[in-house]
Amino acid sequence: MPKIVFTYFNLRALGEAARLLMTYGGEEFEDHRIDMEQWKEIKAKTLFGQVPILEVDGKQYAQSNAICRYLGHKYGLAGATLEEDLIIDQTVDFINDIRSKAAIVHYEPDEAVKAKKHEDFAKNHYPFMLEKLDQIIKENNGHLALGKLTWADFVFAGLYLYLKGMLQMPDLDDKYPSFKKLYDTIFSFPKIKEYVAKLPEPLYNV
Ligand SMILES: N[C@@H](CCC(=O)N[C@@H](CS)C(=O)NCC(=O)O)C(=O)O
Repeated sequence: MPKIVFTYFNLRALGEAARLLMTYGGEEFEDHRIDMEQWKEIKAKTLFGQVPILEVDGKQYAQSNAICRYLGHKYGLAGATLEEDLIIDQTVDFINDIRSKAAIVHYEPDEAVKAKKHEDFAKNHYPFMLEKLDQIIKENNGHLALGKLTWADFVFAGLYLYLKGMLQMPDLDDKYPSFKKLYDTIFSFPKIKEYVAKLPEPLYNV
């Protein structure tokens, strides 16, 4: 059996989907959660100076969505054709577009600029993007692609709480019940419930 080590911060953000996928897939992996001090020591040794990092028998792999795509194929959560894979990929890229948009606001250091950007995005960008996402989930039986469970659903569920915080929308569950339902679908799998029950505290959710 290969030795698998997954390195990320003790957060539910970009690294969470891979942890959820490996848990769902019954993979034995070391869930290596690092703090900022440890990160300073290892950053230069990582492929792109970023986490998450997946190590399989000592070889490093990076980029959260590439890792999730790999795990999706490994656990039978990918498409059956190139075109089906393209549909999954396009949806994951769209989720990433929403995350990137919200991150522009979330990580803006100037409070006045941040408020202005939030006002603009909340009026001119988020509604269109979130309605599209809602429509996609409704058209796919409560999933993001192919009308069934795929690795894209794990990407969304892993990011959901982080996204909700970055969008500054505490009422997101009520506005788009399809989102919360998909999140609950993933977090209702017995292995994932067991994993969540054992998570170390504090766990940053925003
Ligand atoms: N495109 C990369 C982005 C990774 C990324 O932004 N990682 C952040 C944490 S979420 C990081 O490593 N930050 C620490 C640093 O850049 O020094 C991915 O999806 O894996």
